[in-house]
Amino acid sequence: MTVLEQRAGRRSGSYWPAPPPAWRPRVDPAPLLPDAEPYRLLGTDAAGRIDAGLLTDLYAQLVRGRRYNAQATALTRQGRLAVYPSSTGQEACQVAAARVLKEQDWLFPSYRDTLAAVARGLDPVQALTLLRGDWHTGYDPHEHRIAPLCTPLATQLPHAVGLAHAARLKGDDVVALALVGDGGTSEGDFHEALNFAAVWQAPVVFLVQNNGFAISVPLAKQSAAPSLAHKAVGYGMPGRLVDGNDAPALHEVLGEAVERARRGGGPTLVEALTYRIEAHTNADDATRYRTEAEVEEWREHDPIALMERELTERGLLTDDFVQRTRDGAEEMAAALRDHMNQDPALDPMDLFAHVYAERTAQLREQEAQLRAELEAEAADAEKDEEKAAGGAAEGDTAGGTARGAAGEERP
Ligand SMILES: Cc1ncc(C[n+]2csc(CCOP(=O)(O)OP(=O)(O)O)c2C)c(N)n1
Ligand SMILES: [Mg+2]
Repeated sequence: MTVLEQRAGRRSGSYWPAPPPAWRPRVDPAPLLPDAEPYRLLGTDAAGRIDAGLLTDLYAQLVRGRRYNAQATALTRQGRLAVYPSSTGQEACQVAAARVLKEQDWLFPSYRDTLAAVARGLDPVQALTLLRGDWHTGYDPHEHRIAPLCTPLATQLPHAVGLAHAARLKGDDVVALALVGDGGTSEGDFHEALNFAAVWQAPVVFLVQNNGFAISVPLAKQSAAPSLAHKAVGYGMPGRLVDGNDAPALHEVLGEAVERARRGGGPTLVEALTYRIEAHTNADDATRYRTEAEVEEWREHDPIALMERELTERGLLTDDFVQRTRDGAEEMAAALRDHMNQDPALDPMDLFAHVYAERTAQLREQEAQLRAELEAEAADAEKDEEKAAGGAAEGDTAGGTARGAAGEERP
């Protein structure tokens, strides 16, 4: 007899004491379970109730977002941007995440979520500062209520929980929304963040963008969970599964989760099923671990194409609207190109300026080493310039030195 069978029924005819109350689950897990199918609005009968203004707004932001991704990727090829983890194919998640937040709320993005930061209102150039290779994040997180784009996986999650919990203790009306990838859910920080969030009932929403891969590792090789949304149940918070390419569905699910958190209802884990159409970054070759056929399947479920279908059915995709949307996106891309084509004036010594309040011995040593190298380089460059000034000038200099030396020997 298994433990579950033993728990389920008593043997007839014999006396069995009732189990202690603590033996039963403390919370009914059923309401926390995600739906069996990802929640969708586009392509369903419920799509008719989506507000027309919301549809057109979301569409315009998706088109702008796709253009931003394309432009940033092009800048990496031109050597103007060090690295860009594109969110092409994931724009619906990015745009919806930014849109459900109020001004006083906080966004905690990962390295793939530049677009969410831009959709929240951050200047498109500032948003790329870190990815350009600068030492700072390019914007004031407090001014925009956007934490720095986070490269160490999942470390933004405990930060989001801490901020949300602190805001609640202070009585501030603030919700934190943290973005993380499917791979990030295997990190210890994911566990710690969700556990604390649920125990404290912190006003925080976790959005997992499940794009199928952690670089080259497919989801099936790093998690055996029925879905990532199911993980929520183990922490005692609701899990929601949503079509990550359906912008209005995401807007609704995330909006509900954020408002629930705001009312003191505690955290929610939302898993959005989506796909990364581009390679992991410009430094990755995705053809080594996935097929073109798989990418093609997801292109058929493209977030922009889905919206265009709905807008067409409603007669909202007019030529004028499409043209205005495209023009706006082109304008943003042109401004981004112009800014990024200017060479920034960088001081290599800045590398050491903001690491610690008091520099460590190693840092001082490295600083001195770099300073010496830069000075030597500058001296070499000066010599080269002198040489380049001409052979005749070089002869004069040599003669002058010889004469000087000879003169010193004369007396
Ligand atoms: C703590 C930590 N470990 C490893 C890495 C290296 N790394 C960078 S991206 C990545 C894959 C992350 O995949 P996922 O969370 O699914 O996000 P995606 O890139 O798909 O958006 C890994 C392992 C890292 N940045 N941080
Ligand atoms: Mg991933």
